[in-house]
Order: sequence, then C-alpha cells, then structure tokens
Amino acid sequence: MDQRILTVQDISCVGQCSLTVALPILSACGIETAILPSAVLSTHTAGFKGYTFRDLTDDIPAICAHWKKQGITFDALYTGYLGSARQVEMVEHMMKTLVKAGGAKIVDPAMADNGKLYAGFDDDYVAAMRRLCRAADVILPNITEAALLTGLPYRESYDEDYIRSLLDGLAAIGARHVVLTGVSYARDTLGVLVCEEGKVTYRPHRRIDRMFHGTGDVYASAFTGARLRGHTLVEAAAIAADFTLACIENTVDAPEHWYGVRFEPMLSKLIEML
Ligand code: PXL
Repeated sequence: MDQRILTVQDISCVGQCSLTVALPILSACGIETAILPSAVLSTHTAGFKGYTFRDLTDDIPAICAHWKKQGITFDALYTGYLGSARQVEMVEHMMKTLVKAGGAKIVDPAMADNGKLYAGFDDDYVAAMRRLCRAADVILPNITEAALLTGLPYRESYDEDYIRSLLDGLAAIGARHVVLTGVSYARDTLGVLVCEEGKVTYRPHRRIDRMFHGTGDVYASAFTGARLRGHTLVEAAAIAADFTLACIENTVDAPEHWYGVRFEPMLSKLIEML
C-alpha cells in the first residue's frame, strides 16, 4: 500500500543536509514525501560564514490548519533540524493530530555534534527536544545529542559503561527505541548501536578519518526509508550505515567537497539494498 510520510526539517539551500538530502533519499526509497520546512538558510551553519536564517515557526499553524481542513494525514512523521523551541512543541502536537494511528514517529534530534550545540541552539531547545523524544517511537541521536538529552557529561573517549549510561538515561527520559550513531570502541572502527526494548545490538564498520557534514541526515533519511519499506530496526540501521559509508567513500578523495557528502551516485546502491 502507498505510504505518505511528512518530514519536518530545514532547507539549507546549499550544503547537502536536511531536506535537500531527505527528500531525494526518501523518494529513492519509493515513499511519497511531503515536506514542512522548519527554516530556510542560505547554507548550513557548519563551516559557512554569514548565512541567512529565516525561521518559519509562525507559518506552521496555518499550514497544519489547511491540511486538517483538507483531511490530509500521514503514515509517518520524521523530524530533523527544527527552527526554534516553540516549533519543537508544534511538532509534538502534529504527532498527535496529523499522523495516522500506528504511524511511525522518527525523531533525529539534530542539534549538536563533537561535544557542541549547533549555532543558535540553547538549553530551551534541548529541553523541548527532550519532550519530543519522549513522544517518538525511534530517536537517532549521536553521542553529543544523547549526552545533552540525558544531562550526562559528553566524553570524547569512553567505554561500554558510558554508552550503557547514555542508553539508561535516554530510557529514563522516555525514549522507546534508540539508534545511537557514531559509537566507537576501537581506533579503526565506528558503528551504530540499536537499543530495542532494552536489547542492544552493536554493528561496527570501518572508520574513515575525516569529518563530513550532513552524514547524520543522510543516515536518518536512509534509516527512515528502509524502516518504512518494512525492514526491522536492526536491518534499517545496517542499511543506513552501509549507504552512509558508501556516500563517505564516494567523497573522501574530493577535498574541495568539504560541506557534505556526494550521496547522489550512491542512491542506486540504496535502492538495491532495500
Ligand atoms: O546536518 C545537520 C544540520 C541541519 N541543518 C542545518 C545545520 C546542520 C548542521 O550543522 O546547520 C541548518
């Protein structure tokens, strides 16, 4: 049966992140994708200087009211970078009013990396995101975001006990299923950890020693697509990891391509994996 998903995240006009990766990836997965732009930026905020930022929070109530009037609902909702703490609260309301009963609610709490909040976010935003994570079926934080959500200190080097404490902390704030990204227990591997009803599965893959922007969005979009195509949490997490790694491998030899990953030539691989 046809499925229609709504994804809420920003349009960074240039920079290969958020909606400019979510829309092509979900479409490649064969899923009708409706969008609600949370903000419009000239570029993403990680590395470009002087970007413009228009917060679209005030436009959201009228958009949702129109959909409601037209009887438009969605089989799933997937959120990424949102425009303001008030907007995060609106999205929480959308989960109740616009998603069909039993529809998947997937939240990527895209707000931080490498121990730091992205430019423009503050404690109020983190608190609102914590509430949104409670309302979600699946959340996909990286370690920095998990530390912020749980209030635990961020650690660059850590062991399995630290990761366990992050998972316990996320369970304590009410997160149901967790896909924790960027977990590394050895110098040459990095992996994704899935915690499903308390059962933990860790799948490491080879680490590439270069930081890439937008890979969290590529990952969460491919995960969401694979999940909606009927894969289990663990399968979807693995497909998304293999796809993201392929995108990184396709970019690693292009130093001028510093702002994102060249995911487009890899979409056919993702389709094969589904
Ligand atoms: O990829 C996450 C992201 C999304 N949107 C905007 C960003 C970032 C990361 O920096 O700046 C606007």
